Amino acid sequence: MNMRAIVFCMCLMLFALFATAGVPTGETGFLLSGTAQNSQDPENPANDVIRIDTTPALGQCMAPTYLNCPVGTVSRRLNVQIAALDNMLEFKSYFLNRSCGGGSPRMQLSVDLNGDGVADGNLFAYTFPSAGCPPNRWQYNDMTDEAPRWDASQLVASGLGFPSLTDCTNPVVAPFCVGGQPTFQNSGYVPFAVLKAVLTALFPNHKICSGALVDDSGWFPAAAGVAYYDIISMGRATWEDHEDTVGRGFARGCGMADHDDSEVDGDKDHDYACTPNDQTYDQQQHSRWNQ
Ligand SMILES: [Ca+2]
Ligand SMILES: [Ca+2]
Ligand SMILES: [Ca+2]
Ligand SMILES: [Ca+2]
Repeated sequence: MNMRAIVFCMCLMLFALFATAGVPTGETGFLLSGTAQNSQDPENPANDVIRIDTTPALGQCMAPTYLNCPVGTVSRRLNVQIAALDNMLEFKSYFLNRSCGGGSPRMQLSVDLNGDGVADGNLFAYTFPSAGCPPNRWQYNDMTDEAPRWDASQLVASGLGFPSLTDCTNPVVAPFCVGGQPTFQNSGYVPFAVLKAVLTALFPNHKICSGALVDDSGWFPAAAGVAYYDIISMGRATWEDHEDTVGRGFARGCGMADHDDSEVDGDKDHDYACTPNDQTYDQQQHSRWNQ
């Protein structure tokens, strides 16, 4: 090999090195499951969006795409600690001749509390206030703002020492209380800042395995039907056009293989696993929404 060829090769290697280094870490794409699919903004066909229909078509919920299941999710692997998600969990929603409710839509984080590579439960963030959503207009949802929208009940129930977030006698929760009372409570739901403080202080080895936007409350009449979603930020990636959809299935993270699109029997919170949490979740949603 002559000198010019060697220099050329070295340039190529350097280029490859810098090209690789230019891809930000943690930027994995988004997976769609159930009835979630690439679509267009109903008001502007130039805008790519995701469409979810929570109304099942009988007998059509089947392989290979499960496109008529009465649930849709948009998920990606995260593998970060909670503090790395501050200001990075948000989405826009548009409800076509329908509203919201019944726990949908929500952002759902799969959490490994003790860092053993096994998820211990989900955190749920709901749109707020929960008095329904206006139809046929885009609205923006910031899940790490000051509103009490986060439900940590599955982590409390995990038996791994996650405290009640409305217990003002707990020294980690106390800074968020005034006069011994929580200032933030909404049916036991709390703002993101409380979760961030508790997870960071009490579970230094925790991991947020994956995140998902879930719309699955077709059983609640006001939330049944078609919704559109766009500008979905989960950590260091944002879904804004069809290129951000990298496949079908459900992202798991924490070293677990992504799940495919197939339904899991008894999976009520739609994290593609059936655990004792599912029955509890289902009962709580139905009693909260009185259906
Ligand atoms: Ca674990
Ligand atoms: Ca993007
Ligand atoms: Ca878009
Ligand atoms: Ca489940």
